[in-house]
Amino acid sequence: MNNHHLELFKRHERNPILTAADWLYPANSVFNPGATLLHDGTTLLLCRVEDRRGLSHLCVARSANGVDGWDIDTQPTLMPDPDNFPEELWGIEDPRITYVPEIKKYAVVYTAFSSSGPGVALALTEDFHAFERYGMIMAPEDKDAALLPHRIGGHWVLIHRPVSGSSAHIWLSYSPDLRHWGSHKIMLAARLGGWWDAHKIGLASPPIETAKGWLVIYHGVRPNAAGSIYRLGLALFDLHTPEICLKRSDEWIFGPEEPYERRGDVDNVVFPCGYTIAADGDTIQLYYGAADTSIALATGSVHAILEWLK
Ligand code: BMA
Repeated sequence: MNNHHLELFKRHERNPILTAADWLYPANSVFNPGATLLHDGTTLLLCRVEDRRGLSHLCVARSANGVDGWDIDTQPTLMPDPDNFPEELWGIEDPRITYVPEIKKYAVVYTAFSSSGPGVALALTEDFHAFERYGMIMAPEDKDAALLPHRIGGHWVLIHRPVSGSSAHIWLSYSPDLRHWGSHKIMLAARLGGWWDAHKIGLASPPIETAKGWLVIYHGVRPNAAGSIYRLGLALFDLHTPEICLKRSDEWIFGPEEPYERRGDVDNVVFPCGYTIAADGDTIQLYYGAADTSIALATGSVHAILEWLK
């Protein structure tokens, strides 16, 4: 590509790193994975798997280097459970993982596709085998959510994306117990008019806590005559009052370019739900769904991104 802008995220040469062909049971597509680094350094991806009914569940893939040698669960790891959680009727999607030191558990925040539309659900796990479901914590229509890793001012903080009319902005809400949410605030508003991030935006991967603030990668959805283009932008938020935006990129910093991002079940989509930070404390490995069909990896530097955002 003859792009004269700075390349903040570099695609891995082995992209896409995971496809449905790698799965050990029948699947239509694998995409939009949550990610975390386990305490032993293993990269864990919690992948969205769409089956051949069109419904999604979640499945774990583990790798020592986060690139290849994936050890994929032989069965779905977390299936929708509509008998006990009717809001999961049409599947569970787009998990975002946050390790929460206070409770020594991983919080998995995902989209529950209910008969009333998509809402935000929460489950806690210690091992990605057993999950404790909290059910739907944000009613439809709401998605693109993640928990911050620790309380702020004594309260848990959830970032999410409710839809109201023709606009969809990023909000955050506070809770004393992870179940009851309030003090809702707009965190980042979609722009208007011809902008790449006009009208509809959403959180991409969970925020990255840096000395300068919460670094947020978000997606913007640009409709056009042929469909939509999902691209990524950057914003930085105050560490103590995360609804205060300190910086925001004007331009998108990553968008569909490669064939596996351009063509698939949904064309022109790059959709990260997770990242890991390497042992150097700086290198971000961003895992993203490509065209709702496969999983790809791009690498960046927290330091370089913060410098660019200045
Ligand atoms: C969004 C989400 C994502 C999906 C994207 C493109 O609304 O549903 O899961 O990747 O659309 O289809």
